[in-house]
Amino acid sequence: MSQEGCLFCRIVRRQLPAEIVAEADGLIAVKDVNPQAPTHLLIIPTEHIASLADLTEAHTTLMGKALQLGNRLARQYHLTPDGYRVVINCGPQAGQSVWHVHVHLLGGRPLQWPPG
Ligand code: DGP
Repeated sequence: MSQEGCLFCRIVRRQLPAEIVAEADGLIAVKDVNPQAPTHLLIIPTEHIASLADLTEAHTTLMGKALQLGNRLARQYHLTPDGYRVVINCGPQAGQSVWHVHVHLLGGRPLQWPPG
């Protein structure tokens, strides 16, 4: 189910422009509009789920597929073998700004740890 005013639901419905790089299994992957690394993609379930904390048992396969899609895109974008990072920000203190769960895939430069 999609939510009317949600930014990522609107991208899923093609009501907002986005560079879509993959679409499969209830997921789309788009280029982040404000990239923090040479490759910065967002893997977004087409179903509206507000945050990581709202996932249920029913989303286990979906989120597993999100990670598999991340791996596939990492290969496609030549992020292996150097490495890459997947991140899900959950809640305001973690910096979540779009309330529709999404996986960041970042790579193409050395990434610092711990993140800020
Ligand atoms: P987060 O802070 O974890 O909720 O990440 C939200 C990301 O979404 C952030 O990296 C910027 C990105 N973003 C925000 N608005 C848009 C948009 O309209 N299009 C795309 N492609 N990305 C967006």
